[in-house]
Amino acid sequence: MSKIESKNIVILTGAGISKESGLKTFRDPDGIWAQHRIEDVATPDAFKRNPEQVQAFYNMRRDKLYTGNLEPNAAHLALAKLEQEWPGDVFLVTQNVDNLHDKAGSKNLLHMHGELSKVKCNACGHTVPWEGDLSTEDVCEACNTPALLRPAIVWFGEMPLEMDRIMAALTDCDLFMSIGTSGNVYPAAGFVQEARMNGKAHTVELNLEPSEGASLFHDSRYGPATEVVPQYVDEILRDGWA
Ligand code: BJW
Repeated sequence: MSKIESKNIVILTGAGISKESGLKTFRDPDGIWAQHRIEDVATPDAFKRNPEQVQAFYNMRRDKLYTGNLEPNAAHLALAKLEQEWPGDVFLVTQNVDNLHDKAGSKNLLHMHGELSKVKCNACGHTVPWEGDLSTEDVCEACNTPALLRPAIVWFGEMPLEMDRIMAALTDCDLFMSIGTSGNVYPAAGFVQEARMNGKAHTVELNLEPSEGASLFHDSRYGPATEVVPQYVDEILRDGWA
């Protein structure tokens, strides 16, 4: 490809990009799912059965977001720079519920699995920013229903957000980058195949190690996100991709 053409880029990020900012991944040996069972904290049934336990899990993680001195790292910053400097569209789809891409300055950003910094009413859908702890006593400001406010997080069995917008972008992208995700969770794990089906997309995986779907990508760079992401961003801003 010639240098800096106006081509469209879609980027998918996962927990690995935030690891070097001090957040745990899910499936690494020291990850979140090594300490908590998915069926206890990350399903609609868990919330029905034991809302206090689910609230406590997300209160702990929300507290870390606001009091843990978390800052975006060189990989988050490189993606914000890519969006600013690339002449075509750069659409960043993150599975992460943290706010590090936002803090880094990415604007065309979608949190497909929701956000820790918001809560949603299970009765009317009203969603509001939320910084402190959430309890089963809290009442929705829109419909006044008690006990139904929940973290604005997409749990297993629920539909990720704005799938139509994501699928449209994959259908039209020229470069698909997957960063710091293990490729275990669908539909995100299938985005590389969606991009490839458009017949023009170059696909690249940037991760600490090969993911579940590593063989589906045209190209790959393995190493810590803070190293491989800034290097790859500089490379495509200078030379485009093969
Ligand atoms: C580094 C690094 C460093 C480390 N630098 N890299 C059977 C078959 C197929 C599908 C299903 C099935 N049964 C059920 C399903 C569907 C289900 C699913 O996929 N289940 C699988 C487990 C099989 N999916 C769903 O239910 C989703 N909804 C859905 O499918 O709706 C129906 C639908 C139909 C049609 C179209 C569309 C939709 C919802 C999924 C919700 C996921 N929610 C979670 C938790 C909530 C958020 C929270 O609490 O924080 O989201 S699960 C968890 O996994 C979280 C993450 O976003 C998600 C992905 O994890 P991620 O980011 O990949 O993290 P890890 O830990 O897995 O990987 C980290 C990677 O980083 C590793 O590779 C490391 O090596 C690397 N790394 N350090 C670079 N320094």
